[in-house]
Amino acid sequence: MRITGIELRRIAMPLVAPFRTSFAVETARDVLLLRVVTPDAEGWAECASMDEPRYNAEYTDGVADVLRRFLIPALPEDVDAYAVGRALAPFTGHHMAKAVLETAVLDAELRARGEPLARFLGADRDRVPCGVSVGIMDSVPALLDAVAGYLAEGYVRIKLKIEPGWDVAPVRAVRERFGDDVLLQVDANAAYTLVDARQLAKLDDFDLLLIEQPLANDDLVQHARLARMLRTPICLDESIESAAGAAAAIELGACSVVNVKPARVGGYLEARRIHDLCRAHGVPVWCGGMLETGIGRAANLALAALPGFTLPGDTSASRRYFATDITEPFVLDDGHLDVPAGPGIGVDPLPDVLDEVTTATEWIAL
Ligand code: OSB
Ligand code: MG
Repeated sequence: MRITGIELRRIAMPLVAPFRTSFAVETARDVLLLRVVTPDAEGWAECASMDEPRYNAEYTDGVADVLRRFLIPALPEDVDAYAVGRALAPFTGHHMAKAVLETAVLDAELRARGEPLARFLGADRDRVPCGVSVGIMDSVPALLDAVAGYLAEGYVRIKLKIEPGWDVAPVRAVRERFGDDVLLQVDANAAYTLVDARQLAKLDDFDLLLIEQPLANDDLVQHARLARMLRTPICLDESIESAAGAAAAIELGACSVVNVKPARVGGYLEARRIHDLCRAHGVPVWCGGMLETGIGRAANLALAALPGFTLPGDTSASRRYFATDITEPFVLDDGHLDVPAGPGIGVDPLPDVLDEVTTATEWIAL
């Protein structure tokens, strides 16, 4: 496949409510979209990076820079998604930048041959159960209202963002109000250290599915130590940047569940390798999210339909994030979202909405 050119497009997407984590408060997403143009088809992908390098080292202006300066110029003339991976391998890091480029190429390739991403990846379902990630709130009553609303909408699993000072009390309050049957988990985004082990062990009383990324991104050994001190399973997000890293984490006992975010690991091909590895080890995986628009969500739903994704993911409906999505909105049905069935990621941006939210475009001819 020959690429004619690549469009970098920035869009401004206000969130329906501020989303507070242990590392930042997001009120809007400044999203980078890629459109890969070939003679046969166009491919779309959404970059998951945030404005600032807090979740991980990447940030959106940096992604755009590395794409135009190094990654796009390194593409071979005859390209497919695997060739993108090989061409970008000499550059270290920058997984989110690599992921958006590989995914846009993969989408163009699959659209050109009429194959849905879900089928290409090996999905065995046409709908997936969905969880929702609930930010840190100003008060426990405000949190309970938010959780009540999400449960009423049908979400099958609740994830509470936690940080020191907002952990046991909100978890206890949610359990007391909504009962022991709610699938419940927490995500610390690396806000704790091993000194907090006693406090984190208090969460063992609440029958959580897992605790996600309690400790620093680069600390597998301490996660393994913590895992031996807790009954609650440890799930890693930020720490897992590749299949090799996932293998190391499993071998060390640093986690017993993995949050797979294709962007964090460099794309859907590496995400599938992590899925395959975890499945072979009996380690459950689930699909994480980065507050994506419909473009990123569509691709994540295809991945979440693979057989090893045995826990509900953070693949929530469009309205959980945006008043108006840039694709036809993803709507929850009995706690599930449909996996797009069309070629490639199976959705297209709505041209009028896209124009409305676009803040900049840049065309790179190849
Ligand atoms: O840690 O999973 C995370 C959002 C942005 C950055 C990191 C994370 C999150 C979420 C929200 O938890 C997931 C979503 O609903 O997209
Ligand atoms: Mg997380």
